[in-house]
Amino acid sequence: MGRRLEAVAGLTVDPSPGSNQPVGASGGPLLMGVVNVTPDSFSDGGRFLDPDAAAEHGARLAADGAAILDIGGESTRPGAQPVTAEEEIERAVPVVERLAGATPARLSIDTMKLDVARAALAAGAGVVNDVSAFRGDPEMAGLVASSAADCCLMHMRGEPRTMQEDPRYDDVVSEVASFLEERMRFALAEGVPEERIWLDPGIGFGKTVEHNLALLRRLGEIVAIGRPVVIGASRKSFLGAVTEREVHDRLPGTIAANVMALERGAAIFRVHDVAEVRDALRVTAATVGRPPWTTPDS
Ligand code: PMM
Repeated sequence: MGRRLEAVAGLTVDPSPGSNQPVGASGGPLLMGVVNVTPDSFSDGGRFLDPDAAAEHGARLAADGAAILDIGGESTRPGAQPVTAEEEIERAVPVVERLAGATPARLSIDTMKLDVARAALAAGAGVVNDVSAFRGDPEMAGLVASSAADCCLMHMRGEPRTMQEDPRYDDVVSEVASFLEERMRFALAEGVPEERIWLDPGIGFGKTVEHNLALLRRLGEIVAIGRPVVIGASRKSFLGAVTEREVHDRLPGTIAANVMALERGAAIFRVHDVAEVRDALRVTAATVGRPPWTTPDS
């Protein structure tokens, strides 16, 4: 019998009418709604700095169909300046506290810092989304291993402050795949069980427009590693470059990218516009047939 991603993601399938789980009796795409509690994120910076407003926003995204809410207190936009762990905790943890138990969605903490992850897990988060893939703080792997949390390991070239300065690869897709395999081996060696690891090619993190398009085109090579793949294309600048649209007019481009990612086997879709992307992915999933988000060891 197949092991579906809902089980991997610790989600229960609730096919009852009116359920806001983004899954039907036959499963479905998992949406990860973005809750940025920052003054400077590229598309929603400053909108949800107040913890009540951020929590309200998260609850709305969950009602729209987000199975996971990704709460972040530090912007990773190109050129962003780092913030201290104390500041990040002050921003993100009150939002985790407000949402814990108040929504059926799982809570994910988007951080590269051990102390932030520890505080968020204690406050009720169940996923550590580390865009440095345990390089920012190698002890993060041990924290994840000793908790019941899942983790997302993402590819990034360099660090947010400098990552967009002339990124070069011989073959971006195979280099990203090798990086993710190496990071996964590290996580396993540190005791993180394989079934708790998700992988993400890191759209927009140290990549040109062409690099991002190649990663989407050949996403199957990342999916072939054998772990659930997260895709975060929402409103990103490569979509602006292709469509010549400003950040708030990139929803059609966002939908196209996520639909293609689902067809190529992505499992988790990190987006700002949950309701709209949910509908597009539901139609795609209903058409594609056998759920491509079924894990390969099914
Ligand atoms: N993108 C951003 C932040 N965190 N995490 C993962 N796993 N994947 C991403 O693509 C990703 C991320 C930056 O986008 P935002 O400023 O809209 O949050």
